[in-house]
Amino acid sequence: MTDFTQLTADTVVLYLSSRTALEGHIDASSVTSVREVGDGNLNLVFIVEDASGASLVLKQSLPHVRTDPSWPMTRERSTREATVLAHHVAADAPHVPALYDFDDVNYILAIEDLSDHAVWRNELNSGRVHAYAADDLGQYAARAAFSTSPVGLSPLEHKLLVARAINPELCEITEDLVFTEPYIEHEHNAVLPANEPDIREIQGDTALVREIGLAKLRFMTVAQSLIHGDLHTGSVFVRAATATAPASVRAFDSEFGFVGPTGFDLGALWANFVIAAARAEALGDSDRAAVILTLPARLWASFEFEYRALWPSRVDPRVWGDDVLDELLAGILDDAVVFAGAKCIRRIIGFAKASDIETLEPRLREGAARGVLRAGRALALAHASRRPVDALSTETALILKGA
Ligand code: SR1
Ligand code: MG
Repeated sequence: MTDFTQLTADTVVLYLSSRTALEGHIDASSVTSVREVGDGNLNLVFIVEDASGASLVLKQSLPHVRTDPSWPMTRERSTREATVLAHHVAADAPHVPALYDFDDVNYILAIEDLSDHAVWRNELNSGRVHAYAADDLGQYAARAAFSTSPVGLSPLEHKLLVARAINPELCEITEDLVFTEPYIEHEHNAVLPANEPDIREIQGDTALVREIGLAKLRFMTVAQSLIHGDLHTGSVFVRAATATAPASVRAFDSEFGFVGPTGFDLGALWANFVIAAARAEALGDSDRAAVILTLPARLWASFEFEYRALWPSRVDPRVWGDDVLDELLAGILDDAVVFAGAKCIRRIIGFAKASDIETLEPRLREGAARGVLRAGRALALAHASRRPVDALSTETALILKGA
């Protein structure tokens, strides 16, 4: 019997023929190509095609970080991703890949092949903004948030979901990489020598470290809704509208998901918009940076619109009136602001950097990195200020220009 504990291009066909759940999605007897395309930090990813043109993706977790085999990591993350994806398909199928199969013995997900889409970060890096994607992702975040929180589920269902989606190991990575390591001396931290003083500025800012510490506690304790958990622009596929097909936006790679603070996903996207804008500004394209900096407000407006539209169907209107909705949304935005700040800072100082900045030549990278750090700090310190999103982005634009 073939061992599928670590798939290779040679074992994929045999694997497909062993999975009855995949009949109808791919013809294992006529596979024409198998390509390993994983380029993230963690997993093996194969795209498989058959003679009829049907295709799918197999994603398998390794027992360690792909980019650092000495760093062990639970394979149960595949199970968590399958749980999140199944719930998000139910909440908003148009904005996630279809889930065809999950093999909990070999930790393999079979999902929709979205090769006709492009990774949003790569598109942004190439100067193509796809601004419509922020609207779609606001809708996705709202639908996922509403339907997996106590406003959309019975109290019993919500608590069962909290238990089913628990993701301690991957949450710990976020707690370390996003909320802790950038603020201490740590072997994961690395910047250009010219940015060393910028790190000291961040680590020496006691008001900032306090906000980050409080945000970390919220990340660890708020069980609001089933979030994606790692919703940066590298976790989003985009496909612009053509004469024959509508635009399409899909959030993928939800292995960091758990029932946590709703604002975390919004903050992650927001930070990556700041990072993309910093790249555009560094390359001298202020107009494009300005367009990118309209995305946080578009994301939030779309989230708020969709959430308000869903509110009449809340489970328990007896004490959850419209004033509660206003406060709930304000709290989610408060969280998004500080999480955006934390996510900006981690991508510059800590492990797992952003190609938007890393692929700039050092002369430009230095200023872009400084801009992202300062913009991130301003966002984190704006937590609970209840300033409008576009005012915060105006401030971000000024910071990026001055850095
Ligand atoms: C070891 S995993 C490093 C990072 O990659 C993922 O995309 C998450 O952001 C995580 O923090
Ligand atoms: Mg990922």
